[in-house]
Amino acid sequence: MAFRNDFLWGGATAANQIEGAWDADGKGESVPDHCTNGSNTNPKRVTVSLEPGTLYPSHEAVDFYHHYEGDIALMAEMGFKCFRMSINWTRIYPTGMEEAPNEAGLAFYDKVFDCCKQHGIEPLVTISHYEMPYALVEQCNGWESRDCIGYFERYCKTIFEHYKDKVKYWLTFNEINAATQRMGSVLSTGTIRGYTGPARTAPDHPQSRYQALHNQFVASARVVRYAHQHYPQFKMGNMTYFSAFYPATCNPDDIIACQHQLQMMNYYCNDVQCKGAYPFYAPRIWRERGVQLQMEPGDLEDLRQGTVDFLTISYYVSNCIAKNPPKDKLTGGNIAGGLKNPYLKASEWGWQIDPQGLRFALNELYDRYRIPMMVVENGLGARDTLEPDGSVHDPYRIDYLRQHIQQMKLAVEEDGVDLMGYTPWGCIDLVSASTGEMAKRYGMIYVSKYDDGTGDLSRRRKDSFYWYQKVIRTNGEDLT
Ligand code: BGP
Repeated sequence: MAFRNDFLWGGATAANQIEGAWDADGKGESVPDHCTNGSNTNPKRVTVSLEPGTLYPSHEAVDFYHHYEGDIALMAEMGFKCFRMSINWTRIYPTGMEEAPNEAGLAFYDKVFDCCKQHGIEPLVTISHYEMPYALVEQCNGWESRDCIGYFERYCKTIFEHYKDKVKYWLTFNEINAATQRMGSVLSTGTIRGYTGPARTAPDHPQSRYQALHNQFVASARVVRYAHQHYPQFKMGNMTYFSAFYPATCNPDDIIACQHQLQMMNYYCNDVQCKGAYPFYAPRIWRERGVQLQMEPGDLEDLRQGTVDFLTISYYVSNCIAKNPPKDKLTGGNIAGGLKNPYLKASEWGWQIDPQGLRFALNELYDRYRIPMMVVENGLGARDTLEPDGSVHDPYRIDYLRQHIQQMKLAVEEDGVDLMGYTPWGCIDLVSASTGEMAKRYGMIYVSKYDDGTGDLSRRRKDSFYWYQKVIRTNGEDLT
């Protein structure tokens, strides 16, 4: 068999995109709670105050908060061994700054973890998945301030102690490398104090973003070290998205441009979190962007001591890179886009589909870091049609997943990558992070919830549900 016997098959979600109940039981407002809905053509906005009459999709999302038992039972029916989910920081510390945690928030995740356990499902918990407290944006411009390091440490210490017997696998920050891109300031670093406007084009301050990222590195390293010292049973991971980048031509100018892009987006953060030090090329990245990092004594030592046990990635797309990219050939992508690749097709959202890019990613990263890896996000965002009889036929999604699993298999069987598991994104339909819409669906479980806020929230099994069930049952041997 290609995949190990204890391979962690499952699915992935994030609290703000699935839970809803945004102000229930003492929960505070997070950044996504200030993000409106949108679409590919109508960009989602972030607003300082909540506008009456505007739809904020995280407020109800697909109401996992009140449906978690049924949802986890469906995941168990598919055969899940693992469920990647995140804890919403604002359920535990509503503003991020309280001295004591919100007990009702802690109690909710107790119930979720207990339910997973009853079904023999191992939780894989992202501690911060694009949902920092909005109060910290107002207070200190988010992660630009070192104060967030201490607030985050307090949050982590609380959840480590509280869930120490229920959770073994932890990821510190979702797609921490989002902060290398403009979009990261809304999604990840919260460096948007006072800003109302489209999320994608929030004013860009590389100085703030890179400083915020440094502060996140220090925070991550400190809590990883703390976990290792106090909870030796924990496995601590990082999480970055991997965009496969290929030179647009064999012109050496394009080769160098592509290498620089790979370094900044795919290796800069992994080098810090897996090797414990900034890479040698980091000063060039800072120089090119006019960034002057403020570090305190002890930061570099923290980074050195806080390296992770395993490396996880999201993988969706590949793009081509040229030194002078023609504007009319650009296409989108998960956090970053690039040039169109004539050999690839793209989804309706312009994300180019490239299964072999996943094999490339796994080889590149394993070669560089030599620690166990896991693919914790991958999938196809597509429109689905709910048939009158309640079925959803999604062969396009099955094809996408099949081809990516085939490439993971080659990476393991032929190339020798140490792969722990696979949790495709949005195993249940949820709100899109980039556009704030429901129409871009990833799930194997369909949820009756639509972009105008309507829908009865009922759940249906898609064709991909039964297909993935068979894949898990045969440990990836039967992909037909
Ligand atoms: C990743 C995020 C997820 C998720 C996914 C799909 O970047 O970690 O939160 O949403 O991409 O992206 P989207 O929802 O924009 O289609």
